[in-house]
Amino acid sequence: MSTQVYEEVREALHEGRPVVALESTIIAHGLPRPRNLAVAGELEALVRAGGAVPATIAVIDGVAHVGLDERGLARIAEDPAVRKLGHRDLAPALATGATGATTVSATAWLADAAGIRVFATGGLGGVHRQWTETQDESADLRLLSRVGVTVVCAGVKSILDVPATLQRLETLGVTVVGYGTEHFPGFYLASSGEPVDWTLRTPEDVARVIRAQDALGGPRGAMIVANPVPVAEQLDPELHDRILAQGLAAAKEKGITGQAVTPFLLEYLMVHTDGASLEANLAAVRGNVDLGARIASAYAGA
Ligand code: PSU
Ligand code: MN
Repeated sequence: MSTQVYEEVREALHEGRPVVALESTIIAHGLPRPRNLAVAGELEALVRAGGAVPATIAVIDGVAHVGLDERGLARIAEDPAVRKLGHRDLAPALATGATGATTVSATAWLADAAGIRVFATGGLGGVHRQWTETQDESADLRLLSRVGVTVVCAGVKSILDVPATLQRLETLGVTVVGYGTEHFPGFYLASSGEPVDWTLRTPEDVARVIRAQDALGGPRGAMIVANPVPVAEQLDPELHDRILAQGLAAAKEKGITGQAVTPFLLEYLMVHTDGASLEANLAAVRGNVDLGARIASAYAGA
């Protein structure tokens, strides 16, 4: 079999103990080296501090790993040849022996197949601005309509068209709840300004919804738990809007398309905010990973 579930993760799942899946694209393509490796370790430690077992997911030399050891984490963080794999890329990557970091779509797919119910990340992919011209929409959205995973995130990346993304999630039947907020978060910003229909306030509340999904049966689909970055740690909204507008113009001018768009814009923001966007991004991810561990623990404690 070309999927390998790390022993500690396998035992935890077998015994019904909490496990939190973590993606690797944010490590390989979303954060600068060498900070990315430190963050990978820090996120795993946060999951443990929250009482759960971390399972960072990636493909290494044609094997899908659910849970990585230190060598695996270092490979993903340090090897410049690591590809970016959406779920449609998994089969070719396995068959050709490729090495790649998994996006939200590929991570959620592999987590679901391994029986992991909670996944924490930064911000989801979604419908890009200028969608009517480029048709650029992340595969994250559709995949989330097909897996029974709870995804803790700070909304969708603010480089996207947020209202259009929320509309698509509604069409796809993906449950969206705000965590402690009536507004959908804005990734680097605590709020995108868009309302959410449901607000939950504790990990136990979220666990109850997962159990209700279990009891309902029927078509599977993810639940997005949208957890805002604390206001004190958000990016200055005025700076965000100004630099993002510049970044979008630069991407267009340089003809950046496809998989390269998201990493380009994240890096553009980082460079042109003197690292402030990186700090907000990390604050959001840390908060999500911590909450993911507490949700997984609450659900396992049923
Ligand atoms: N969130 C971050 N940094 C990232 C990403 C999300 O804080 O790098 C990644 C995720 O892996 C997500 C991907 O699935 O960006 C979306 O890329 P695209 O828009 O090309 O589908
Ligand atoms: Mn895309």
